[in-house]
Amino acid sequence: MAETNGNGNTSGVGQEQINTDIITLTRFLTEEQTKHPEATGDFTLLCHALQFSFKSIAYYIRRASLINLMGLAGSSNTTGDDQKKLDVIGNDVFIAAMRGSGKCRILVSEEEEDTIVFDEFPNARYAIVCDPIDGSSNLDAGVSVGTIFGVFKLPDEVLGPNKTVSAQHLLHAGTELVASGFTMYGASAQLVITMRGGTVNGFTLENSLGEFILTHPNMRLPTQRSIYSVNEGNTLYWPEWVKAYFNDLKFPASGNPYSSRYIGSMVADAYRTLLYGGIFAYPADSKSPKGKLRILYECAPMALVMENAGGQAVNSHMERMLDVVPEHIHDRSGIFMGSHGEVQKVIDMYKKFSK
Ligand code: AHM
Ligand code: MG
Repeated sequence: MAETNGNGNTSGVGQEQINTDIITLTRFLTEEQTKHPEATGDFTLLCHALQFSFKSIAYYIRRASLINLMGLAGSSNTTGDDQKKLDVIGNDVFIAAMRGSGKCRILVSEEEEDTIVFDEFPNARYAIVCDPIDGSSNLDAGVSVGTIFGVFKLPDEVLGPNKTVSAQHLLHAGTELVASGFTMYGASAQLVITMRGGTVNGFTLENSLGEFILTHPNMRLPTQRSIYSVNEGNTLYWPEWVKAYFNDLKFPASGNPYSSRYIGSMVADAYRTLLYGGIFAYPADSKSPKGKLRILYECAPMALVMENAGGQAVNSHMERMLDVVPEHIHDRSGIFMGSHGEVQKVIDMYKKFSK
């Protein structure tokens, strides 16, 4: 007979230990909302729409892999003519979900040159920034890709009909983000989400239930770990201090050299860094003087996750990544992020060369 423990969990059904009191993302969001009596529920509704877009993108990625591998009917992967590219699908899914939420007034997507404004919802108080499928150049090789997102709250004065909302309302420092996170579409979909001043929580998509389950509560970055993640093919273009920094990791005066891990898909590299610690870097260099990654929807959302997990994130001038204000919506930056102690070594090397 099944036994019930004090938490209402039932164990011992058959041979399996089954936890019947799981925390889904929906439950988590509802519980978070009750902690804020002033909350209107709009943010929770927005998160439900975000959640739906992640589930849909995860589904299309799984399905596309099958279609590519098995040539399932309905696809045209021999010619590629009428098969929509996954990054286009991801973008369309994301935009439709945000519009459908009725809570998003303006959206920036890496796939869209201009902002998308939902004038049909003049009272929607949120602005969303996203890279719907980051790392999409890796898709054909079955490498994990992901969606990165950030949420800003619009000021009261732009709410209501006849008010104009534009890119200017989005060109803020990451410190203004009310929430951010990413979903990695791998063997399973992993969602990492954080709110301003809050903890970082990781959820795993359970496909049979169709629910994101809280599997990594209160994620904390190890303060140090000898792993570095960078595209070393760019060494030729790096400034001298960046070369010196990575050289120190490989040829340390004392101790063991660092391990190198680079997937080339930021969400996957960031997720590993979050779990194991270490450093992820995409420095500005002579080929990309401003850096490669985008401030608004790649660097800032990741920086909030890293900081809230106890890590650090800085740009190539050692400014706190979350303090950087983009000049335009697709502005780029160099970035160093990860374990607090590892990023500190970057800052120290930069200072040494600036003397
Ligand atoms: P994308 O937004 O065009 O996919 O580019 C971003 C990706 C990141 O996921 C990854 O960290 C980086 O580009 C890899 O760049 P590189 O191939 O130069 O190493
Ligand atoms: Mg990207």
